[in-house]
Amino acid sequence: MPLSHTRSHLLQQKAETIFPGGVNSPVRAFRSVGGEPPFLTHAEGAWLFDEDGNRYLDLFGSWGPMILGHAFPPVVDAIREAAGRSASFGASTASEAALATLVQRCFPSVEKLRFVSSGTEACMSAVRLARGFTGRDFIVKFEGCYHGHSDAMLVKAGSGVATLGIPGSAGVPAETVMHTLALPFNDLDTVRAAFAARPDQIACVILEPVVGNAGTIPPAPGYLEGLREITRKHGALLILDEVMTGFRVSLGGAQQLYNIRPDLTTLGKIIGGGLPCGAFGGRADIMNCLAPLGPVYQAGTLSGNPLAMAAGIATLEHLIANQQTIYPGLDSTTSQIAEGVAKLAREAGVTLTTNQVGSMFTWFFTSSPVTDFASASTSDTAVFGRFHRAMLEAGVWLPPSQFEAAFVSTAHGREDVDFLLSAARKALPH
Ligand code: KE4
Repeated sequence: MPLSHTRSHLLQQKAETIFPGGVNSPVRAFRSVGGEPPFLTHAEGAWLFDEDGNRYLDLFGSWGPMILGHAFPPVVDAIREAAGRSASFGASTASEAALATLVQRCFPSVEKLRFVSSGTEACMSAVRLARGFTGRDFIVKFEGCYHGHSDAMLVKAGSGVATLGIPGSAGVPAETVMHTLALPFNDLDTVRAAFAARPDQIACVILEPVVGNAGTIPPAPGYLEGLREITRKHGALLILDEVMTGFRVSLGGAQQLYNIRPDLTTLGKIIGGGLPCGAFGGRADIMNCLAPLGPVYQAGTLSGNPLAMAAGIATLEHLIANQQTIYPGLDSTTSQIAEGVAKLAREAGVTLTTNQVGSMFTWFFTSSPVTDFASASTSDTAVFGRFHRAMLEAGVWLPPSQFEAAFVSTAHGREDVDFLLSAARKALPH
């Protein structure tokens, strides 16, 4: 019996008269998987509930923040308590240093930091800071990595070689991205070539240390160490964008997992426990270049917002106090899901490549190993779209794009894994 989506359909029709595509962020529109997105009324633990009374097992976790599941009581209580003391002051509070101290316990490389309201702001600010600190203009990013939607980051990468930025979005003047070099991920030779071609001109290398925005792609052995060595040799800053991987792939993110010390780190998603919050931080000598101490300007009305601080504190306190059980548990549950469906696919004669790091993973509908955006792009996105729709109708909400990571939370249990596997048996193409 197909699910009813009557109310969601009417709400989508109304939304499309107000919001471009009916959404406030493009990927929510289901354009790459087809169909209309259900409208949610609430969520609890690992489950989402829509306007038509349907429920779905959540495998995208608000794109990463909801690692403790939805409506986690300590987080809800913290937000309620903070809200009663006003939602915003635009002035300093003790809660900012309280959350920052928890962040520094997890990320020792973050000697100083500043809060912002999104991952986009964190990455935009970190890149400006790197340029201001080094006095250099060029930046290196990698194809398939997403660092938010600030102009310099919206670059369509070249075909596997260093390429000067070609705007990946209308409205981005070529001059804005002429200093952005987009290189293939997991390829150190192209990075060495870029530095050889532009000695003393590259301010920073920014990357997702585990790519999530091309689907999940882990760093090749030695890759991160190679980037650290090259940037140090050339006086460029290494920026790890841990907006997605921070507190996710381990409590201390990818830099803990792979033992890499970057110059700057950007954070978001989990840091705010589901409320708008991001941060950037790292070496104090670099951070001290920020206004009001130094010449690099950066600001934000709601930076360090007391409700976001309260939600972040409740989230990180729980993760820190229970880290010995939480992260092995997340890894195990995620492996049961990722490998369980991969096994069913093999039995159904469906080719899948599965990449997993901790509690983020992606099923790529390709037979190739997926080590960069080019190989990820060999995936059959039409088959993924049909799989996504079939899983949704079976009560499992996957991220609506082949090029996104799926996320598991501490609220996902054995019975949820069994539910998902039975849904996959029905949804996999036969
Ligand atoms: P936000 O501005 O969306 O908070 O963060 C930008 C960002 C920066 N760095 C990384 C590694 C990110 O993953 C993101 C945001 N991720 C996307 C999807 N993976 C958010 C979802 C959306 O755009 O609606």
